[in-house]
Amino acid sequence: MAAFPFTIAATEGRARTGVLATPRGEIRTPAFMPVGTAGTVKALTVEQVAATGADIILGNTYHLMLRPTAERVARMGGLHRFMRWQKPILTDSGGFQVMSLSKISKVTEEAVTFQSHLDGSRHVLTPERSIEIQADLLGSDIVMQLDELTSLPATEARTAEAMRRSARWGARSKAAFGARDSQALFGIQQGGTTEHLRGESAERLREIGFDGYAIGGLAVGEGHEAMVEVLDYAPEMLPPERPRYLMGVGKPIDIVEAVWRGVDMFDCVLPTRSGRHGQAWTWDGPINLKNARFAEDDSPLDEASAVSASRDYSKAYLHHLVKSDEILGQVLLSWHNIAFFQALMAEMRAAIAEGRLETFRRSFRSRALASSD
Ligand code: PRF
Repeated sequence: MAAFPFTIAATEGRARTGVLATPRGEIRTPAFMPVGTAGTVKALTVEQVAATGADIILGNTYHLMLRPTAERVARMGGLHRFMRWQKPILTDSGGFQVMSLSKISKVTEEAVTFQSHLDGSRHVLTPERSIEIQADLLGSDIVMQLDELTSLPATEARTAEAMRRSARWGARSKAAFGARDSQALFGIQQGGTTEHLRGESAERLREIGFDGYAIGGLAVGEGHEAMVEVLDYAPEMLPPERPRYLMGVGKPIDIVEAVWRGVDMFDCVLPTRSGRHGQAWTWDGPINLKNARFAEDDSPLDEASAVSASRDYSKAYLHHLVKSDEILGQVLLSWHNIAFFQALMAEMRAAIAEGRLETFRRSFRSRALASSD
């Protein structure tokens, strides 16, 4: 019996909408998880994040184990209490962040060893230690297995090796996690852009048996077209009755294409990171508030939005804040962007329920691609 009932309420083609029920609340799918790497969704209070309609946020093993340390978070009552977010939290396992952030890393069958990007100190992460940090110390609701991935392009032999090691680490993660009913463990499919490796990976993960299945190793530089090609087959290789999570994706257009192909969950730093750099996501694509054409534009970013950042502030004012490097500009644009991503997911959930996702996707693409920024 898998933890966390997953109920699919409606489908359209391969797309699904439903609810993943956790003890800390329901996650409406397709879902977008704002990234709260270091125990904060950057620039936002948890009240602001909640007001966007987010059902779940993401935290990172890599950052929290280095600072303030997982043990300290545990002594402070766990990550939910520490950061005052009482809804579900999914934590990433650390492998991907080690690869992308740490100074030096070395991967063996036993563990990944790396030097902190903060102070150069040496750390070891095994599949078992990653589970302990996420499940026992941080108290995460959805725990990710430790995986290994290759940056693209990689040879097929290297991609296969990392995929098989990830599967072995998946089995070790499952053994360390054991059986729990108030926390879930997700496996991670690897295999790059090679179909038979994705198939072998899915097969190995199914044999182990997870509460949910992630698609890893994409959005690592292969480009939108190559990623969509993989999404034409990868989600369907994973058990249909469990949630599918595409890690680290992406732009709204990537998310729409992935939902169309059967993906249920997403996370990405894009809305917060681009918000801190003056970019706002809209139904007409991204715009940059630094642009002089907004200097005297009295209209809000989205008058229909549930949050004041999008609804009540003029583009002219946001332009001024961004140009003046005011902190409030970063806050409001991060808040707006997270609200926009949540509105996009809500729109897709409604569209699937009403059988009009294909129409939505077509008009979304033509509007987003016609934009000028
Ligand atoms: N594995 C893990 N975390 C991730 C990824 C992955 O492949 C990606 C790839 N886009 C983002 N975050 N563990």
